[in-house]
Amino acid sequence: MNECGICCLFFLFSWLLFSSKRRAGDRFIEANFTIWTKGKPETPPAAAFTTQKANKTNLRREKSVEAEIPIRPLIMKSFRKLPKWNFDDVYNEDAPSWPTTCAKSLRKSRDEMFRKAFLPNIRLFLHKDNINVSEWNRLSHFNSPFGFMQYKYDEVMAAVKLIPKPTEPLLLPRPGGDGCVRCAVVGTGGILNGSRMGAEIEAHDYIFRVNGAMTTGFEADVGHRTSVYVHSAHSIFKSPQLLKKYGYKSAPHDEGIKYVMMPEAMKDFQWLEGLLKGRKVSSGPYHGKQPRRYYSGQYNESRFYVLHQDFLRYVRNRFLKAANLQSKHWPVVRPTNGAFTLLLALHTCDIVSAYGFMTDDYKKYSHYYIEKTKKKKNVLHPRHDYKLELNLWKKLHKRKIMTLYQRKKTQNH
Ligand SMILES: *[C@@H]1O[C@H](CO)[C@@H](O)[C@H](O)[C@H]1NC(C)=O
Ligand SMILES: *[C@@H]1O[C@H](CO)[C@@H](O)[C@H](O)[C@H]1NC(C)=O
Ligand SMILES: *[C@@H]1O[C@H](CO)[C@@H](O)[C@H](O)[C@H]1NC(C)=O
Ligand SMILES: *[C@@H]1O[C@H](CO)[C@@H](O)[C@H](O)[C@H]1NC(C)=O
Ligand SMILES: CC(=O)N[C@H]1CO[C@H](CO)[C@@H](O)[C@@H]1O
Repeated sequence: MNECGICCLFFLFSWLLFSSKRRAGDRFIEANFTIWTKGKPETPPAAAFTTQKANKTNLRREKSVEAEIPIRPLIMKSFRKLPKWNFDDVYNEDAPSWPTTCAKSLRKSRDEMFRKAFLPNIRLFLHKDNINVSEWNRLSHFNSPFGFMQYKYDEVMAAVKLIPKPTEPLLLPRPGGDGCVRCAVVGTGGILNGSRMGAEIEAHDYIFRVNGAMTTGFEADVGHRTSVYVHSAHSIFKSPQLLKKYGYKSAPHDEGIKYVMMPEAMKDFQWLEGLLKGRKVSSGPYHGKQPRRYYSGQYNESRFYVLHQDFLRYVRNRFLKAANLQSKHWPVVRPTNGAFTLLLALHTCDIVSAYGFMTDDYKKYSHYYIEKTKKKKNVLHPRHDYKLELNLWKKLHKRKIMTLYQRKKTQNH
C-alpha cells in the first residue's frame, strides 16, 4: 500500500469511528428524549462535545457506554412557552434522613390533595456524587433554576464537581425532645412590622430565613436567631448594598448556621466555584469578588447545601405552576426564594409555622418588614405569581399542613 492508501484508510477508519459515535449519541437522544417540540436543536458549541475529541482508546471505551456524552444544549428562545417532556414530573428521591417518630408530623397528613403532590423523600440537594452525564442530559431539558438548559457542561461542572456531599441531614430532632422538628420560616413580608412575633418565632427548634433577612433592630417582631439561611448569589451579594439604608450589614452568620444556596442562574455556579475553592470568582458578573467574605467566617463545607434542580422543579410543577409559564415570558417565571424556602422547611421539618408570607390583606402592609414607610404601591415582580403563592399558603394553613401567621383584626393598623 502506498502512503496515500494508508493515509486514506486511516481517515476512513477515524471517520467511521467518529460518525458511529455521533450516531450513537443521536440515538441516545432520540431513545430517551423523543419530544423535541420545535425544529432541531442548534449546532453545539465545541465545549459541549469535548469528549468527542478523545483519542482512539477513549473512543472505544466510550463506545461501550455510548449514552455518556452531553447532549447539544437546548436553546430557550426556540420554545414559545414552557416545553413539555414526558419526564417533566420524574424526580430523584433519596433515602429518608431519619425515621419520623413525631406523631404530629406533616409527613403523616391524611389530606388527599397534599398526599398526592408531596414527595417526602424528593432529592433536596445537588452535590458532586449525584450528578453524571445522564443526569446532566436529563436536566438540560429544563431551564434554570429547574435544570441546566442552554448551559455548557464544562462551565457548570467546574462548580458542581466541587460541591461536597452533605455529611448530615439539614435538620435533626433536638436530643431529649419528642422527636418532632419544629421550624419557623421567616419571610420578609411587611406583615411582620409591629407584629411582636419575635418571642414566638424564637420558641421554635430551628428558624429559616431568606434573602435580605435583617434581624438587628427588628428582634421584637422577627426574632434574632437564624439556623438555616437560604440565598442565591444575587441575594447574598446584593443585599448589603440594596438594604444599606436600613442598616443591613451582612447575611445571617450565627455560630453553626446552615447555608442553603438556591442556584438561580449561571452566575450562581461561578459564585459557587469561587466559594468552594476559597478563591475569587474567575468569571461573570462577580468576577474578582471573594464569596467567602459574604458569609462572615461561618462558611463551612460540612454545613453548606445547594438545592437540587429536581426539588426546585417539583415545587414549581406540583405546588406553584404559574399560568404565565404558557406565555413567551416562561423562561423567567418561577416561584420566589421565599416559596422555595418554605417548601424546603416542609420537606425537612415535622411542624412548620410561616411568618412574613403573603396573606389576603397584604395591601395593608409594606412589601418588606424593614421598610419604615409604606410605598404607594407594592412592587410585585412579574416573574413571580404572588397570588398563586398566597393561595398555596392559605390552602396549606386551612388543611393544617402548616400554620400561616395572619394578623388579628385588633392588630391592624
Ligand atoms: C489516549 O487515552 C488514554 C486513556 O485515557 C491515555 O492513556 C493515552 O495516553 C491517550 N493517548 C494519547 C495519544 O493522548
Ligand atoms: C447517574 O446519576 C443518577 C442520579 O444520581 C443515578 O440514578 C444513576 O444511576 C447514575 N448513572 C450512572 C451511570 O452512574
Ligand atoms: C465545620 O462544621 C462542623 C460541624 O458543625 C464542625 O465539626 C467543624 O469543626 C467545622 N469546621 C471548621 C473549620 O470550623
Ligand atoms: C410599622 O409599624 C409601626 C408600629 O406599629 C407603624 O407605626 C408603622 O406605620 C409601620 N410601618 C409600615 C410601613 O407599615
Ligand atoms: C436516562 C435514561 O432514560 N436512559 C435510557 C436511554 O435509553 C437507553 C436505550 O433505550 C436506555 O438503556 C437508558 O436506560
